[in-house]
Amino acid sequence: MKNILIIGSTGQIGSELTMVLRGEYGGEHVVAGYIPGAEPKGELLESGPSEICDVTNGQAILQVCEKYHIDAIYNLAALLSVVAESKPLLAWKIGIDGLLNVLEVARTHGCAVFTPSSIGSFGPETPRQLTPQDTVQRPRTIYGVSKVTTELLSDYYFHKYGVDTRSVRFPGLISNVTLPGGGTTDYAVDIYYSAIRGERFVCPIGKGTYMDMMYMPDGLRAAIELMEANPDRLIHRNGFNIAAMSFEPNDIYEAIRKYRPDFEMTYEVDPLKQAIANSWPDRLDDTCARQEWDWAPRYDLDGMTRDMLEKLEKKLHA
Ligand code: AKB
Repeated sequence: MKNILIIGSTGQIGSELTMVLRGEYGGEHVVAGYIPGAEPKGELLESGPSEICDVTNGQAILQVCEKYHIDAIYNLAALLSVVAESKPLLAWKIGIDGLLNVLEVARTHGCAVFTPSSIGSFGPETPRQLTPQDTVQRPRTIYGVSKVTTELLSDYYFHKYGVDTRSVRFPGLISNVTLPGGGTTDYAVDIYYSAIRGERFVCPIGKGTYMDMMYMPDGLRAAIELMEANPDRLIHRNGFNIAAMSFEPNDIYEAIRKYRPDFEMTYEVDPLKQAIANSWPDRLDDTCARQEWDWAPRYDLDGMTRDMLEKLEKKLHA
């Protein structure tokens, strides 16, 4: 990767990934693509070039790639699982029509492409414990359907045209920088904000519901390490299971209470979020990622909790 375009650079992953890549590759080599209404601000705006780059407009993507001699695209435009259920056509337009635009530009312009998949690409028939890399993928959400399609289309462009496509199946990503918005796993971010604000947290996911989660620094490292990995070692491409921790609401509550003993949580289960969570695995097996590109997480629940509380304390009480 020499010149990189991030589509969706102001979103939950993009806002942090752009800054990490600029640190590694130089600010002028990483273009922050955004849509009107979601302009980059502050450090993101000042540390490198930015361009309007709507994933639904293939011509705009091509123009940015030509102007900056782009050779790698991180395609991060997507609606998260809960919001996608209320706008399935838009979810498809952004996730799949948008991906096709990116893949076509990549094919004609010679770019590598990273497009995130998710634990949401699995469904109720998938083995829940230590979910294998290659297994049943019959999701019941439009988010999951579009993620499976993402994986298949990306593989197709690799096998048919040699486009260097790669992806990971992200767990719920937990970050203290940009809020997610519209995901099933968002509760695991919101709970830290409540703890720092001294509020009681009302959990929308039921006790005993396990899901894979990951601290954002590990998620960013995964996206970069996979794109930098030696292609000769890759047996899989789209998308790799990656895992760091699996917990249920009471586990994260207790992890926070270790440092905030007065913190309180009650449950008010959201039926849509719960139904989606129930259809996802409890814990993925990430052996293939470990073997093919040396993936290894650095944060467990306690390490993430200490860091989240420290960073949010500074951010919210500054
Ligand atoms: C969501 O909850 O929709 C996402 C995901 C796990 O893909 N965070």
